[in-house]
Amino acid sequence: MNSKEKHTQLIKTEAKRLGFLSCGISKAEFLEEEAPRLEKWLNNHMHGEMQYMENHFDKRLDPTKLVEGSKSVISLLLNYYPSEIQKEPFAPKISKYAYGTDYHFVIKEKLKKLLNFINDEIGEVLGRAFVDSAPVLDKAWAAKSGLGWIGKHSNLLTQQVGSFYFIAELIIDLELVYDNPVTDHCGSCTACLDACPTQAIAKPYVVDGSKCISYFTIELKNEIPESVKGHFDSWMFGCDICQDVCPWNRFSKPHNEPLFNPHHELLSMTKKDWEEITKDVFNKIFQKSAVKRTKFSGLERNIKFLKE
Ligand code: B12
Ligand code: SF4
Ligand code: SF4
Repeated sequence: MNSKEKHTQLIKTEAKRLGFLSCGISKAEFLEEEAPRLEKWLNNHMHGEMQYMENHFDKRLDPTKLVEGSKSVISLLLNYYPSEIQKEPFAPKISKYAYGTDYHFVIKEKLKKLLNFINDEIGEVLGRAFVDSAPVLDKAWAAKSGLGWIGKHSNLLTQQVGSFYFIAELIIDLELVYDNPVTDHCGSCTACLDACPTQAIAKPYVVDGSKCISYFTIELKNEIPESVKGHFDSWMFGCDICQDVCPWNRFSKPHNEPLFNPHHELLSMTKKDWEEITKDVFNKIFQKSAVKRTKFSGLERNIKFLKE
């Protein structure tokens, strides 16, 4: 085994030990195939009011422009599939990814540990850790590194565990052994396209972000347009529909990250509880949660939108 192979194996073994579902590695280089797709997506205004998607076009497509001297993109998946979901059938719904502690905090800690491990066990490397926090095309890198394929709903998925996981990266200046992409297993299935209540999946593999319930309930700062009233199927924060109907998610397995467990009251709150939620209860239930992104006023707006 040469040193590149040894380093690669050490990193992948440590990633598993830290609780990541899987780890795949690609050469840090310009994402040629993605460039015209991202450009078209932006030109078609599929980012809606997510201004940040317009920034750093070149860096988003080329990690060597983001982290100078970088050689490798190490992609990591972290499972968030819960063992239990909201119990009340009429309660407004929260996406499973936001049940527990904000994933940015949880993953950043693990990435720091992995970077320290590399520095201690392999040698000093220059690198940065990313989790949804910078202009990086997370899904494209994970797919390139063989961690799954990008499905027709535009999320990364695998035959073994479906798609309920986060994607993060370490971009470092160490050469490693690179992985190959896996094949697409969507076949003739159209379950996600058929189920999307706002027709946000414009065509297979392309999601119009500006029409997605996740965008309306989390990203949109203004009022939610009347035109989508009655189409949210009770989702008040994010939306899991296209993933819930995906046949590969029958193979999702519960996570084992205690920090992702919800506050004990969250799963049993009734429709009435949500409609009467106060700022104090919000702060208690969502103490360190990603739901804080929409703030109390945002969640209130979403609940009101479902009610009217
Ligand atoms: C902006 C954003 C959103 C926007 C826009 C969604 C989108 N599809 O882009 C909104 C707010 C709607 C959103 C919603 C959600 N998001 Co989001 N989001 C992002 C973010 C910040 C950037 C994504 C991006 O670059 N979009 C730009 C467009 C151009 O990229 P794209 O959709 O991936 O488009 C690609 C494909 O269309 C493909 N393509 C185009 N044509 C063709 C043709 C063929 C044949 C093929 C194969 C591919 C292909 O090429 C494009 C470029 O790579 C990432 C984090 C990150 N930094 O990457 C998280 C991220 C994608 N989101 C994530 C999650 C979990 C969600 C939600 C599930 C949350 C929820 N439950 O509410 C939903 C899912 C909605 C959906 N079906 O996509 C995870 C996905 C994990 C996974 N398993 O894939 C990410 C990676 C965050 C993370 N780090 O974990 N999100
Ligand atoms: S998350 Fe919901 S609204 Fe967005 S594309 Fe999937 S099914 Fe459609
Ligand atoms: S629901 Fe079907 S088409 Fe959509 S991502 Fe899953 S397998 Fe692919």
